[in-house]
Parts: sequence; structure tokens; C-alpha cells
Amino acid sequence: MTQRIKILTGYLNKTMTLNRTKYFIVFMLLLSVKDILSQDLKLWYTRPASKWVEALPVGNGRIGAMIFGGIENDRIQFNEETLWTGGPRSYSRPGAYKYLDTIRQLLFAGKQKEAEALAEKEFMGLKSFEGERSSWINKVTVDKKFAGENFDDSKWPTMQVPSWDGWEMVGFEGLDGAIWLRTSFMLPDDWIDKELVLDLNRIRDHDYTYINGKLVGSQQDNEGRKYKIAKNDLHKGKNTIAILVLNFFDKGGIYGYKDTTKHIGIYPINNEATKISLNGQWKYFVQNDDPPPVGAYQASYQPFGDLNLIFSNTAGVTNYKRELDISNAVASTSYSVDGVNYKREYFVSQPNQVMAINLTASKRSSISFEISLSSPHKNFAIKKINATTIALSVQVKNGALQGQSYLEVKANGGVIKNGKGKLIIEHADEATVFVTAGTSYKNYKDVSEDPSLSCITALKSIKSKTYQQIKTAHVKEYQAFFNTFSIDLGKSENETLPTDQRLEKFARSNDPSFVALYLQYGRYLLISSSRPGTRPANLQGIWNDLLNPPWGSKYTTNINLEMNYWPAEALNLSPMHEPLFQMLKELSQTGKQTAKDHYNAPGWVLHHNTDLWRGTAPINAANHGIWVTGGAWLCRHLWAHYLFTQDKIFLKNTAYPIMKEAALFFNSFLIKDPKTGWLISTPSNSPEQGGLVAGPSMDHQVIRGLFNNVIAASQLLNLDSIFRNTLKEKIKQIAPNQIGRYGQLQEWIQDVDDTTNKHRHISHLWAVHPGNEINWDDTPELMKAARQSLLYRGDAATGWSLGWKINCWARFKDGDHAFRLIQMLLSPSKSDAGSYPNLFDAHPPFQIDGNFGGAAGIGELILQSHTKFIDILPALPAALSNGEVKGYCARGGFVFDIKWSNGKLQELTVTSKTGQPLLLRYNNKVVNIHTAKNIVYKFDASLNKL
Ligand code: FUC
Repeated sequence: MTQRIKILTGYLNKTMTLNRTKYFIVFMLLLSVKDILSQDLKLWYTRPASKWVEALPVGNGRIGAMIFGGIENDRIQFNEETLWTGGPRSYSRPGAYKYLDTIRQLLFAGKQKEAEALAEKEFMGLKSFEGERSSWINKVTVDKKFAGENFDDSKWPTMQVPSWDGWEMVGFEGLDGAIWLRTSFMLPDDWIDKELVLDLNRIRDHDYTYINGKLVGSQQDNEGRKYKIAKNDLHKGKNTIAILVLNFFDKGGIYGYKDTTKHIGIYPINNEATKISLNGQWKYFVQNDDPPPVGAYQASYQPFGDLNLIFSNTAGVTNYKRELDISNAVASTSYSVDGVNYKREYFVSQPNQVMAINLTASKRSSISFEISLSSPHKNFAIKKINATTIALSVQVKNGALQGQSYLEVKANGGVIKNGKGKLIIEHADEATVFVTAGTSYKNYKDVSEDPSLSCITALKSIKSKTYQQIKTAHVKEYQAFFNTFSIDLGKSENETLPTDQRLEKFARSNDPSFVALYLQYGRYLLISSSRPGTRPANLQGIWNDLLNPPWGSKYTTNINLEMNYWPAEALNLSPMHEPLFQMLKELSQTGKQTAKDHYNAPGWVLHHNTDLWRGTAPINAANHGIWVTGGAWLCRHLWAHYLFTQDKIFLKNTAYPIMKEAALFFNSFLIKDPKTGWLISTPSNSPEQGGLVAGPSMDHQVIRGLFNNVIAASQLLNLDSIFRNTLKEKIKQIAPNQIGRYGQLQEWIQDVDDTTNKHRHISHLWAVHPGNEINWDDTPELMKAARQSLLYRGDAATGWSLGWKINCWARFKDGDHAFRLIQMLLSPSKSDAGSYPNLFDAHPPFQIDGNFGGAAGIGELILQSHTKFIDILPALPAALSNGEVKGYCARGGFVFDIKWSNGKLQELTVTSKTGQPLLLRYNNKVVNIHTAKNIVYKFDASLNKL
């Protein structure tokens, strides 16, 4: 951790390692945008956030927070990027490779189900420790007094029942265990002789259901429940229902129906129409909240805690405004009460590693509030550190990690009291709250760090600093990244609207500046979730409020993690790529064991997910978890970083060793298809459909890409000529892209595509984007087929899938089609894909990849550099016919300023950072020039050099 803190706090100071120095130099070179364009760079609202996806995200790559901006109670939910479940352990299954050949043979013989069954049994990675359930169940079911009709539950609190998608949705985040739920109903007189049906629908995970103390049903699954109730078990008047729900993990409780207009209830057999609804507040009692651990293939990212600021003088608030200014990464809440203007500012500082919340008012002595820390973790404690500081400590359930957070308040004027776990500030002129957080994570193999160390270091670093000094340093550090690029797509009337209303209207308005804002917001989110020296942005960046977040809020590598980094190079945030490269270094270590255990192969392999502990083995299920090209795809980012920066030292020391080891794996893994004679990837799948197969097209595209890049890199570095020749030979033998009977690009080696398939993954289009082997110049027929495949797939999709399709339509050079998808992405998400009020991408639920894919896709409309040409305005939509960008990066080490109007180029300026030859194309005109390092070249509207 000490090393990590040094990196984090000292990114710009002298403790930087050589590696960091190099990034620093790169980013200083990128500071080429002299004048920042006039831009619309605020998200703002006229109401506090009532939901998490309305709150505004701030972060420094390590600490993230969501600002609700409440008037009486300002909730700030926060995270620290290394607080996860689980701990260091081995994820791969020793000896799995012994089944590899049989699985392959079964697939070759067309026996997919048998292959999947064998793989499920013998080839998946190892889960974490699974506790013993039956003795726990025996223990919690012994005492049946809570089931009794006459049991007095009047003192029990109540819970809303049912709660579709879990009791977490009605305020019981993190509740697992044995929980009793009780209610009653009045039996209508004419039902007395009737047999009834108790319809509860789904319950998670296991229930014991009693009527008047008698067990009437018990089911051990997550499916629907309809229990028959004999007439003798009922009586006139009030009847009692008591249900013991056992929930082991994740979501729990009586779910009822997804269609919430349909109630759970009780009715006579064959007469559902007379159902008595049982929806309502039920009494509940947590009998035991410590169920045995459930084995998990990988760990989940965890929330850390909440800060609650309570204000009393809030009657008659006017002028309320909540905003996030992404030009300086500062959020604020402001309002007036009784003629006094109040303002709160919030940011997370990278140089000082603290979150700061500054409270001011237009009248002296007006700042009074209480502040406390809490946490959704069951195991948390608050203690006093000194007169102005309290600390929160958390212990993750089912995991090794502990966390510490310190909260310190500094005030001018007034008094600060510290008692009963909270700080009370009275009549101050101004106050600043500082929050820090750290965990016991040292690295993926070691959890022995002192979690308070980073808190103490951070608070020490601000000891003699004023709020203004801390803010100035924060803004300077942030803007060094953010200001490298600017975009102006024109002004629009909707800029005067709050962001949520603007989002509502976007698809029906002419609001191009909202597109520019969305792109810049993507850059803001990347800087805020992936600063050099931190961990990469996960499925939710660094923002997560749930103990059981969707897909573990981890790293899915069959599209999602890669998409997070699509904007990094082109949108001039190259240094933000560094956390991914550090992770790749680690994955190339853990992935060696998986290559050996599962494939008896050299090199390293990563399947479709990873986590803080750098798991690389197959997870979830054989039909989609056995997918071998996660690591190979990620290697493309190493190569892209080289192409954009031309940094040969990076190529030699960081990129090439990882890429070469990945290629070594595939050199051994590819085998000859007995039918076609081609080298193919098997077993694998086309994410995440079609089951376990031999030879999905995407794998071959990714592997060819990797081999080509390793060949090019080894040539540049003058290394490994023998291996290079081997790869050259192998590439020729890998199964080629094929056009199928519907004119489509085949997703699999056999021509089995279904033209009505609307699956969100468009994996076989990988070669169009993010790959480049299929393009209009070199492979027009395949490009046509790929385009046809995307037409079959259709437009509607999840958030990230829209992001991917935008990039593909840009590559097909159809900007108007891409723009239609941008409109879909920038639509308010109800229960479908789009954006939440805070412009977080909705898969749904929230997943950050769509934000990044969308931002990168907007960029691809303006410039593309994935072929030998650098294409200027290759896919400009009619809706974005006027605009200007500054600081757009292209492969070859070029930085572009481009101005266009009425859909036509006006001015073009190129800075050559490393003196590579430049091959420009605009409107079919091609210009080829030699460039010199750090020289600026200007062109007119017809690409004539000025
Ligand atoms: C992949 C996708 C899902 C989701 C998950 C996190 O498995 O297929 O849609 O995005 O990752």
C-alpha cells in the first residue's frame, strides 16, 4: 500500500517510477489544446436525487462517490476501489486439461450437450469455500413458535411484501439468513367449506409456509409457489400466515409477480377472480442473519459506506440547484432559505486522496448540520479518533478485506462537537468535510495492508492546507487530463433545460451540444474511475451501492471491460489506459496457471470474467464461460497504446512480453478442424449464445489480430524471429471469415446463422470494430456481409450493445444510422436501454460500458485511423453537420484539430508527435506527407497543405 499511496498521491511528484514518468511525458505532450472551445459542460437538476441513478458521480480513480444533494439529508454514498468480497486464492482447476481432448472430440462429433455436460463437471474453475447448509437449516427450523397462530408479533417491524427482485428493493440491502414474515386475512364466510390456493409466486431461496401454525408448503427453489390449503386448516374470521424464508445469498424474500399489478393472495380453487390480496406490510423478524457462505466463482465489488449530512433549517427552500461541472470535476448543491444562499461543493481529490465537501452561506454563522457515517455492511463500527474526526471500519462478509474511512471536519467560526458516532457543527461561517478510505488490499496476492494507513496519510497531506488550495490542486490535476480535448457541436436551445428534461427531449430535438456533452461526460467518467496508479474501471466504473451488484460489478471481458477503454487513446486520455495495462500484467501471471491447468499449454489465458483477485479460469457455466479470447482481446489495447503513442519503450517492456505470452498460448491451443482442415479455436463460444462450440468466428478474428500484432511488434523490436515465422505460418491456416447463405458474415464456422436472431452480442463483427481486418478498403465483400449481419441483428439492444453498434455503423460509414442509435442511447431508460437521469448508461441496470462505447462511437464519426488511412469526417451524420474538435488523437502519434460546417471540412491541423508518415483521406482525396516530430501541419478544406 505504501507504494500504492506514493503512486496515487505522487503521480506528479518525484517518487514516480520510470513507468510513471513516461506517462507524464506522454501526457505533457498531449497538452496541445491551447484554447478550449466554448462547451456545454454541466449536468444540472432542479431537484435532489431520489434514486441512486439520479445522484451525481465524482471520483479520483480510487475513491468514488454519488452525491444526492438532499436538502434535509444529503446522502453521499461512497466506494473505495479495492473493497471486494473474496480473497487471494487459486481459481483454476488442476487436471482439467485431461478432459480437453474428450470435450473437443464430442464437439467434433456434433454432441454439444454431452460436451457441455462434461465441461460443466470437469472443466470449470473452482468456486470459493461453500459452507455446509443442512445443519444450519436444521438449526433455524427447530423453533416453530413464530409460526403459531397466537404468537404475539405486535412488536415486530414491518416490510413491504411482495418485493419483486428482492427485499433489497424495499430497504433490506444485504439481508440474508432465516427471516420470518407474518400476516393475516379474514376468511369470508362463504369460503368456510372450500379448499383454497395460497398463491405467493416466487420466493428466494427456500420457504416454510404455515397457516394457523400448520406447515402447508415448502419449496427449495426460486420458482413460483401455489400451495393448496385444506378446509380443515382454516377457520372463521382471522387466519394467520407465517412464512420462514431462508435466503443464502444475493436477493431474497417473497418476490410475487414481475407484473406488479398482479397480486399475491388466497382464493378458492377454480375461483381466482375472488382472490384476497396479500400485498401489503407484513410483520418480520430476522431469526438468523448468518447463513453458511455460498461458493462463488469470482468476487464482487462492494459498496463502502454512506455519509449523511442532516440539516434542520430547511423550511421554505427556494432556488434549488444541483450540478456537476465536468470542466473541473466539482459537483455542487445550492439553495436559499430566508434570504441566505447556501452552497455545498463536492469533489474527490487525486493529489490529496480525499473527498472534500465544502459548505458555505452568504451570511455568517449560518452553517449548522450533523454528519455521520454508516455502511450497508453488517459488520461495521464507528469510533471517535479526535475532537473533529470519526472513523468507520467495515469487514466484508465472505471475504478477507477490511476497510477504514476517516471523516474530519474543519470549520471557520462556530463549534464542532463529537459524540455518539457523529459530528455536530453549529453556527460556523464555513465548514469542510474531508472523507478518506482505504482497505487491507495490498495487491492481488496480499491483504496485509493497514486499512487506516491511506486515511492517515491523506489527512496529513491536507493538514496545513486551506479548502481553496486543495480545490485548486484538484482542478489543476484533473484539467491536465480533461483539457487535452474539446468538442463543440453547436449551441442549442435545450442547453437551458435541466439535464433530465434535456434527456427526455433529446431524441425529438435538435440538440447537438448534448451529444458533445455526452462524449465529454464519457471522458469525465474515465478520468474519474481510472487514474494512473489505480485499478481499471469495472462494470460500474467505481460506483456501486449494492452488496450484491449486477454481475458482481466485476470485469466482464467478452466486451464490457474492453469497451470501457475504447475512448482512452482517441479521445486523448492515454494515461487513463495505464490501470488496464497493470491489470494485464497481473492477468498474464495468474493466467499462466489457468493455461497449464486447463489446457496444458504455455503462455496465459483469460476467460470471460475477472475480478480484483485476477481470476482467469472459466466461470458460471460451460455454455458461455469457456471462452478463451479474453486475454487476446485485451492485448489489442497494449498494441493500440503503442500505435497511438509510438512509445517503443512501452512496447518493449510492457506490451510485447504480455502479447507474446498470449500468442504462445494460442500457438499451442489452436487445432486442426477434421472437416475443413483449418486451424480453429475449440472449445469456445460466440459470446454468449449458441453454446459451447468448435470454431466461433470471433475467436479466429481476435487470434489473427493478436498474431499479426505480435509479428509487427517483434519486427519493430527485432526479437523472436523464429516465433514470428511460426505465427506467420499459422495465420494462413486459421479459419477465415466466411459469407453465409443469407449474405451474412458467419458467426460460426458452419453456416447456421439465424437472420431473426436479435442477440445483444455482435461478436462476429469484432473484425469491423474494434478489430480492423474487415473494412471497405481491403475486404469490401466481407464488409458488405458484416453490414448485412448488423441489419439482421437490428438496432434495439442493451446499453453497451447500442454503444458497439454505433461504432460499427461509424465503420460502415453510415453516420445517420449511427446517429439513430445515439438517439436510442440518449433516451431516458424506463425498463429498457438508454440513459438514467444522471446520464449513466442503462443496460439496464446501470453498466458504465455504454457510456464509454457511446463516447468512443461519437468520436469515430469524426475521425478514424484503424486502416492505413486517417479518415477525416468519415461518417458525419446530418444532425452533426457543424462542429469543431481539438485534440483528437490518431494512430501514428498524431493529434488533430478539425473544423467543419454544413457537413464539410473547413480547417484541419495536425500535430505530429513522433514524426511518422501521414496518410490522410477526406472525401476520397488522399494526401501523403512525411512529418517531423512536434511539427504542426495545416490543411485547407480540400486537404491542400497550407
Ligand atoms: C455480458 C453481457 C451481459 C452483461 C454482462 C455484464 O455477459 O452479455 O449483457 O453486460 O456481461
